[in-house]
Amino acid sequence: MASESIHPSPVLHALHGKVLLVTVDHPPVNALSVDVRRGLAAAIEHAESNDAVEAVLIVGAGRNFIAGADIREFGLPPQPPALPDVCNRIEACRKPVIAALHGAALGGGLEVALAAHYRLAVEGAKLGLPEVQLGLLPGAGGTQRAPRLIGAEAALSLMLSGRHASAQEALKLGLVDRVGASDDVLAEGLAYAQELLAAHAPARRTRDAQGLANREAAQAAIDAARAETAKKSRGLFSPLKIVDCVEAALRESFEDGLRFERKQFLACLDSPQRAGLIHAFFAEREVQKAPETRNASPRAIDTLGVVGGGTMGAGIAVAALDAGLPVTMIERDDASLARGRAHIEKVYDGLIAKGRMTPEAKAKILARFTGSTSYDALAQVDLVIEAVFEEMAVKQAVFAELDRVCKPGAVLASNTSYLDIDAIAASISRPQDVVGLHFFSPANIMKLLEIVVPKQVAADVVATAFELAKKLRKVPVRAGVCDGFIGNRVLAVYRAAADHLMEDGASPYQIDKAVRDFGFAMGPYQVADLAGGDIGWATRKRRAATRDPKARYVQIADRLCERGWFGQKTGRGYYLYPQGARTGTPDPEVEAIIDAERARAGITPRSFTDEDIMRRYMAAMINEGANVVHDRIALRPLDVDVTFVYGYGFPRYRGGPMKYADTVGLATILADIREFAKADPLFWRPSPLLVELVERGTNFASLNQSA
Ligand code: 3H9
Repeated sequence: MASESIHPSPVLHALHGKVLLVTVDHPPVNALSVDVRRGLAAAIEHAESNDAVEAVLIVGAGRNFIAGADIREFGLPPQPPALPDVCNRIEACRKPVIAALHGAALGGGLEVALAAHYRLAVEGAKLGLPEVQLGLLPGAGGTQRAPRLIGAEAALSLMLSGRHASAQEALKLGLVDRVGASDDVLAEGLAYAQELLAAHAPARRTRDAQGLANREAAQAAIDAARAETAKKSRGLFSPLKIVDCVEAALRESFEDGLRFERKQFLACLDSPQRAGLIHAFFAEREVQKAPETRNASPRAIDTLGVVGGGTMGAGIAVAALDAGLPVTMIERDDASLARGRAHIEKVYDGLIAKGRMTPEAKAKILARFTGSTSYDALAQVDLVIEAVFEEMAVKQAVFAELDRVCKPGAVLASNTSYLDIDAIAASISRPQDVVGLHFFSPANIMKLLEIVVPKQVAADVVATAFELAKKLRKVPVRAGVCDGFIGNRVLAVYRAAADHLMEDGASPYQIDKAVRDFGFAMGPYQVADLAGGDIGWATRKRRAATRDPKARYVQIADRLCERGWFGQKTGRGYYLYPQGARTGTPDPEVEAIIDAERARAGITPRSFTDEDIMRRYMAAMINEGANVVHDRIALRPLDVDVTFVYGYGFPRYRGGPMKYADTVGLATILADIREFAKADPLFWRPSPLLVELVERGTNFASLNQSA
C-alpha cells in the first residue's frame, strides 16, 4: 500500500531458515509507540499463519532491545493495540518465541521479553522495570509475570528500585535463560533459536512458571516490601501499588491479576505524580541541549586542575578523580595542601570503612592526584576550576595567576556561587576562556552543576563545560550571570519569605515540617544548620550597605550567629545537636529569641496552617523562578525545575517549582501573590512574566520548547 511506503513499519520481519526474525527498528531507543505495537502484533499473526515459520526471534535494531513504552504517548488518547494485549498475543503464540536482548530492555521492553517463551541476553544488556521512577508500575503484565518467573522477592526488588540488572545478574535471577558467548546479539539469538528448534522446545509460557510456588516465602516477601515501602517511599503513589499487584499475582488467577494490574496502572497514569516525574525525565534531558552545545564542539579535557583544597575544592577533585581524570590541586602552602589531600582521602576512607572500596582501589585513584603550591604545575592542564574564598579580589588574583601560567586554550572556570563572573573574566587577557562551574556541596555527591555563561565566553568553552558535566555524571543547567545565578537567587527569596513567616508567628520547626511534608528532603532551617550559619551571615554583612532600607529585614538569624550558633558544626543553630547528633531537636531558647525579635519589631504573632506556609513559600519560589526566566538567566522554566530537583531537594514527583505552578494554575499563584502584597508590596511584586502568562491564559510549559 502507498501509505506503507511513506511510513514503513518500524517492525521488520524476515525468514531466516525456519526462524522469523522480527526486528524492532524505531530510533532512538525502540520505544513501543503505536506503530511498534501494531508491527509486533502483525509479526506474530504472520508467524502463526505461515507454515514455513517454526519459531520467532525478536531483536532490537541499534543500541538497544526496547527501552519501554513510548513515554511521549502518556496522557494522550490511547491507541490500540494496548501493550498488555500485544504481550498476551506474543505469549499465546503456538510457536516458540525467543527474545534476544542487548542494550536497554526496560519497562515495557522487558515485559515484551517476559511474554516471549525464551530469553537470551548479551553482555552490556540492561534489564529492568524502571516504571516506578516515572510514577508508574509495569503495566503490560510485568507485575504478574516477573514474580512468577523469578519469585516475589527478586521481582519486588527490581520493580521498587527501578534499577537495571546486568546480563549476568539476570541469568542468576532467572530473568533470562542464557547469556550469549559473544556480544553479537543477532548471531547469538539465531543460534539459540536453532538450538531450541532442534530440541523441539515447546512454547513455554511465563504465566505458568512456578516462582510463586512457595506461597509462604512469597507472602513474607510481600509483607516485608509493604512495610519497607510505607516507611521509605514517603508521599509516593505507585510503589505500594506495585506491592499490591504482586500480592494479586500470588492470590488471584493470572487473568484476574492482569485486570488488577491494569486498573492500578491506569490510576498511576492519571496521577499528578506521573506527570511530575515524566516532566523531570524529559527536563533533565532537555537541559543538556544548550544553544552552545548545538553550535560548537567541546575542547579536549584530559587533565584537570583545582585551585583550593577546602571542602568545595576537595569535593570537585573527588568528582573528577572518580570520573577517571588526573587532578592537580594548588594550595598556598604545604599545610593547606596537606589538608586538601586529607579532605580527599577522608571521602575514600569513608567508602573503605563501609566496605564499598578497597584500599588498593583508593591507592589507584590517588595515583592520579598531584598537589603543588606553585601555579606553574597547571601549565599543561586542559581545564582549571578555581574554588577559593568567595571574594572578588581573591578570585581575581587567582585568575591573574591562571592567565600567566595556563596554556593557550585552557578553560578557566570559577566555582563562585554569587560573584560577577563577567568581572572576573574582564580582569584577564583571555575572557573568552572563562566560564562559571557552580558545584553544590558535597560536590562529589550532588548532581547539579550550574554552568554560568559570562558575556565574552566562547561557545566551545560552554560546550566543554557541558562535556565535563557528562564526564562527571552531573546534571548541567545553563545559567546567566546575576547575583546567585538560578538556584541561590531564587533561594534567597523563598528563604526571606520563610523568615517573614517565622517573625510573623510560625516557628522554624513548623515551617521545616510543612516543607518536608510537601516533599522536600529538608526544611530551610535544617538546611541553614547543615550549611553553617556563618556563611550567610558574612554575605548579609557584606550586603548591609546596599540593602534597600525599606525592605523588610528579619534579624533572627543574626541574633543566633552573634551567639556563635552556626548550626550542626557548633552543636546548635535553629536546632540543638547534643553530642554531635545529626538530627536536631527544637530549642526553647531559640523560640525565646524569636519572641524577643517579634516584640522588638512590634509584631503580634499569629498562627499559620501548614497550607498557609506552603502557599507563601511556593509563591515566593515560583515568582522569583519566573523572574529568572524573564531576565534570561534561565533558558526556560524547565531549567529552573531541574535546578531545584537536583540542587535543592525539591520533590521530583512534583516535577519542579514551575511544573508545580502549572499544576496549581498560574492564576491561583498570581492571586496569592497579590493577596500577600497587600501587607508587603515591596517584597511581593508579581513577576512580569507571571502576569503576562496569566493574561494570555497560558502556562510555563508553553515556554519550554522555545529556547
Ligand atoms: C513503561 O514501559 C510502561 C509499561 O510498563 C506499561 C505500558 C502499558 N519513550 O536517555 P537518552 C528518548 S514506562 C520515549 O538521552 P541514553 C529520550 O527522551 C517506560 N522516548 O539516551 C531521548 O530523546 P531526545 C519504561 C524515550 O542512551 C532519546 O530517547 N522505560 C524513551 O542515555 C535518547 O534517550 C524507561 O523508563 C521512552 N521510553 O539512555 C526507560 N526512552 O534525543 C527510559 C528514551 O529527543 N529511558 N527516550 O532527547 C532510559 O532510561 C534511557 O533513555 C535509556 C537510554 C537507558 C533507554
